[in-house]
Amino acid sequence: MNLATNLLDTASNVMRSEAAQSTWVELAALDLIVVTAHRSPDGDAVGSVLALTHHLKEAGLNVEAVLPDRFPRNLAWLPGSDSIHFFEENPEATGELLGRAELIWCLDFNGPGRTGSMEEALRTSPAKKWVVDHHQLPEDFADHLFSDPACGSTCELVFDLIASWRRLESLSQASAICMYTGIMTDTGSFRFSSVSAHTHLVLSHLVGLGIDHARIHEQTFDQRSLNQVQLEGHALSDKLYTWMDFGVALIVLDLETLERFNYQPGDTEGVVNRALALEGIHVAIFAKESKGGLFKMSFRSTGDLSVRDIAAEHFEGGGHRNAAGGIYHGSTALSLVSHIESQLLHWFPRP
Ligand SMILES: [Mn+2]
Repeated sequence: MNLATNLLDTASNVMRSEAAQSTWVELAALDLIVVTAHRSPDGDAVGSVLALTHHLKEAGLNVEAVLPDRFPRNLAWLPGSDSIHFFEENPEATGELLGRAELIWCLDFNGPGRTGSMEEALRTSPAKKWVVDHHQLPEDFADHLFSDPACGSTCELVFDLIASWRRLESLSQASAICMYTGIMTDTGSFRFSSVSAHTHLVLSHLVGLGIDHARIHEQTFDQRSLNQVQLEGHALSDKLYTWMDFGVALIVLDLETLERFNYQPGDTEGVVNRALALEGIHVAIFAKESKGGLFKMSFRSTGDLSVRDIAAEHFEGGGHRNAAGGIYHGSTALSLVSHIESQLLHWFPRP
């Protein structure tokens, strides 16, 4: 059995298209290619940007990796992360790069608005935009749109793209490490329902290249600061509200609490999943005050209950069925607790 062919047989349909395959030959003629992702980049965003950047650079192309803003500390070990340009830290030079690019790969986001203050520079750049993404309802802003909301991560789609180019033999360890990390973080370490037999074939191929997968888990998840662990402990013991009749849990952290534990970006990553892991809880909500009176929210659910709809209709947000985000305007953490409590009957069917 030819493994490379078999991998492509089970790949996402969007990457088995003529359009995906033919992007490879177009790349050779370009003088400058930029690869970018969404604001507040997570493991899948950073992983996919670096994986594709590595692969194209190794093929001799002129490529720059750009992100709207910085990634969490636990991703700093990723190979190539020190070569990323951050738009918010240097808008002029990075904006110039976006303006000069002939092609911008837009990874892991479904609309220019997801790039924050970089949106204008992205929209006005004359570059072609090619999107690889797995979020619902992509906006119509791309010259090529490779979108598959059924796929668990953008990194898996980038792997499929490289497979469609028939270039898996050239996949480097650096690129493989970045892809493995993105698949791992976007699938809750390979446990979400979006994980497929194909996902495991992809992982098998990556591990087969000799990458140290145990070390990837360790570097990503087991390098937490004391403040971070203690903030999580405090959140679970003092800031957790549950409504067991409805299967709903809520954690709210205000600015004062965050400051007390010297909060750094990424420190509360995964706290929402601790609430979801409670027996009898099917919806977990995490809210963190980001500036006075503005709370950023994360929603998680299990099964058929869609938190995307709740986030979209009531919290100016959106996302996936079982994982969504939004915002809440309110003067105190307790006002959000009361708000959720008053809406339980309307939003959540009793399990
Ligand atoms: Mn993603």
